Amino acid sequence: MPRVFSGIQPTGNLHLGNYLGAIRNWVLMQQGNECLYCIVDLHAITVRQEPQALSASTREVTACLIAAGIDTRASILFNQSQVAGHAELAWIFNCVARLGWLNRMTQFKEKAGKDRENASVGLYAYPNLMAADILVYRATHVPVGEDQKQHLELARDIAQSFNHQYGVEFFPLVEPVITGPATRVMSLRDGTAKMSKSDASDYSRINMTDSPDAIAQKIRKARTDPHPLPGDPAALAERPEAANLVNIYAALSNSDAAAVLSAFDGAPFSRFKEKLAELATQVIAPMTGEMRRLLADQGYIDAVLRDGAGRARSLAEPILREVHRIVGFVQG
Ligand code: AQP
Repeated sequence: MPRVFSGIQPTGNLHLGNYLGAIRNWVLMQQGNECLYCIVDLHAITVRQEPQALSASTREVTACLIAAGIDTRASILFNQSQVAGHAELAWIFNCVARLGWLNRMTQFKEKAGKDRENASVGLYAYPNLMAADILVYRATHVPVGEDQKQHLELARDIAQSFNHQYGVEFFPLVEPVITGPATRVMSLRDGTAKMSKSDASDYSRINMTDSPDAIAQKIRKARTDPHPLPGDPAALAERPEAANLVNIYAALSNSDAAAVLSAFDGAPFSRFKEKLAELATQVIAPMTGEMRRLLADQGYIDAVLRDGAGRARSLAEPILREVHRIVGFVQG
């Protein structure tokens, strides 16, 4: 069975982009694959996190994933810091990856911004840890949103370089799985920026914990243009905000932009937004309810993570032993 790995940061404000771009595909990929889903808390601390908020967010993401349909018996759900092998392999990859490769990573440039000298070393080396997350299990398929494509290309370069340097065929070349009409959900305030947890404006995103009223209000206030909806997706090329809302509708209704536009050809945004808010609430509200129920039992959430981490460790240990042998570390 193909082995799938993917991760999500417990950095608060889990949003519709995370759900449509990643989580929903994680649920679907449970059919016919061996899946590991990881809450990447080591990645989260590459920027400053309040300890209590980090713990709360880790449990909240866990609850959201279970509520979305991750089956914790079939799949392995755990938080990264409980499996030390991720950090260990990341160190080895720090010694494989070249500075020049990391210098090209656009996410570092975006996140470090102008204050590059003050960014943490961890933020810079983030893609090496991400490569280790996947390869410590020799996973081959990684469902992600568009924004992670460059990091996965780096994971392939690292695997190839390790194999070449040590003359082995040990690490597989990972395949990104980027599917669906919403691989890059954009901000509700700016159709050219991606919907993001760290956007200062809460109106830029629909959070997985938003109430139906909040969802409706955010969609009503979402930026659009003065024209009615066209009948053909090609006419959305220069209308990023309209295209974003249509793609969100398509993803939430399991259809595509062409089908959505044929149903709303000529409709004003007021009508379309009303329908979109109903649809978004229909999909999100049951998950939010289930998340709340799960979060009331912290012991259960922690037990799920402990069990997942134990199973993840048993998969990683023999692979790490082999890595030690390949690299030449003496194993007493
Ligand atoms: N807007 C998005 N559209 C589609 N997919 C998205 N993902 C994130 N944003 C969108 C996908 O969600 C998964 C988990 O992402 P993450 O939490 O690990 O990291 P991120 O990409 O840094 O998320 P954010 O929301 O953009 O956080 P900040 O604001 O901290 O940068 C990934 O598969 C990602 O592709």
